[in-house]
Amino acid sequence: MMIAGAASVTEQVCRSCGGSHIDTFLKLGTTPLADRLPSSIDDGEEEPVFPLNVAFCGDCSLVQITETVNPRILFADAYPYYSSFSQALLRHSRDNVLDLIERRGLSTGSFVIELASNDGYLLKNYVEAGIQVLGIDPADGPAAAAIKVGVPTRLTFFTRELAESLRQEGIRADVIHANNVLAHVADTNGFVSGIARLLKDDGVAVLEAPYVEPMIDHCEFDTIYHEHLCYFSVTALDKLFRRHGLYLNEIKHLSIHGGSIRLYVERQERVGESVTNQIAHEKARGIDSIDYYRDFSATVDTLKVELSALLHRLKATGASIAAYGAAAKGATLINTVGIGRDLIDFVVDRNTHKQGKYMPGQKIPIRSTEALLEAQPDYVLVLAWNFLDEIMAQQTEYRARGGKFIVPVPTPRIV
Ligand code: DWN
Ligand code: ZN
Repeated sequence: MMIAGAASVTEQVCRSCGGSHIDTFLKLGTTPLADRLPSSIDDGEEEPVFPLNVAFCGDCSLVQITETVNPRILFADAYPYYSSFSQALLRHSRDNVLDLIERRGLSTGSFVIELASNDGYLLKNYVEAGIQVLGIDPADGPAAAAIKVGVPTRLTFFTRELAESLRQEGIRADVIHANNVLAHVADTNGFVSGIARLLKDDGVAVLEAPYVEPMIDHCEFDTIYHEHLCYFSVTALDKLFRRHGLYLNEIKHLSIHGGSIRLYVERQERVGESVTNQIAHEKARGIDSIDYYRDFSATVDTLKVELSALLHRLKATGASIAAYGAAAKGATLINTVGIGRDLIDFVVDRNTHKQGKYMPGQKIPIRSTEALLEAQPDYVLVLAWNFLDEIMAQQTEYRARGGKFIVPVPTPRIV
């Protein structure tokens, strides 16, 4: 994991347990970075590409990519992802906060920290309830947006060292949130040990992460990109936390992002049935062994061929096609399937920080969502398929005029 000045390193051992039984089961070639959006079609600069290979650790069962791109390149500068552009995510986060305030009896004396607090989408709910918060995030744009809505935020990466220095300032947390960030961290063990240092003795860390089972079962291979270093099973997570004196005591299944799990992690060991049952389920399905992952590469290849054939077929009939969602996962999809400007005229996205830019690699222009009604393309490929319901609900007019959506996973279909 030595990265300092290098653009990327290829890991030789497991990022979690350090074991050397690493078995690569999917190769997606080399792809550009999913959240580095070019500002022009030809800015004279070659976009850097990095290998995207996925492996299984035979020692601790962790699924992971083997290339680690320097986090400063990935996250620090002009990171365009802002959580608050999805109403579903805002509702989901608010419900989580209200539930925790009640379950843990949080009040004005409590202290809540969020790692990767982005634009303050979650912590603002605590601020509203008069509870003290601190956000930590390395991305300057989202962090500035958080501060603007009243969420105190430190512009930095969360590390073991940062946890130590916060402790020295007298800061410890009743609740630590970390949503969709554990998989992004190059120093997985440093991050978890930092949580252990910062959590009060009776505190709880509440983390969310995409779950590996739906990723494999529903062929959500586009959620694989360089920001996502790990694809977690409960088996692998349980081992990771125990290594740092923490216990994964409870999990909840969530539908967000194509199927995620919420983890409740504490210092006291009181592992509940939700965890023991899930570990047993993973054993029964073989999720803790390489066999479960062996067919994935062939399934991904089939999806790629079918999607490409569908788009070419539609195009051959003279249909026009746009796409919805300049999502990071969209970058993987279009670059691994080879969907370029010959097939897709433009991509729409509500995120104003993405509009006017171009999709990585394929350089498809990104416009505001109004462009759908202006151009009324015959079909829209939904790159942000994880928010399909929200998007369909917004686009009733486009659909009423005859527009149709193409959903790429688990198998391409028109709706
Ligand atoms: O882990 C990560 C996840 C949680 O978020 C990151 N590494 C980056 C990001 O991944 P993504 O870009 O694939 O995430 P989303 O949230 O699935 O992206 C959806 C895109 O679609 C965003 O650019 C926002 C946009 N959107 C929209 O234009 N209209 C989303 C909704 C719900 C909408 O109604
Ligand atoms: Zn391992």
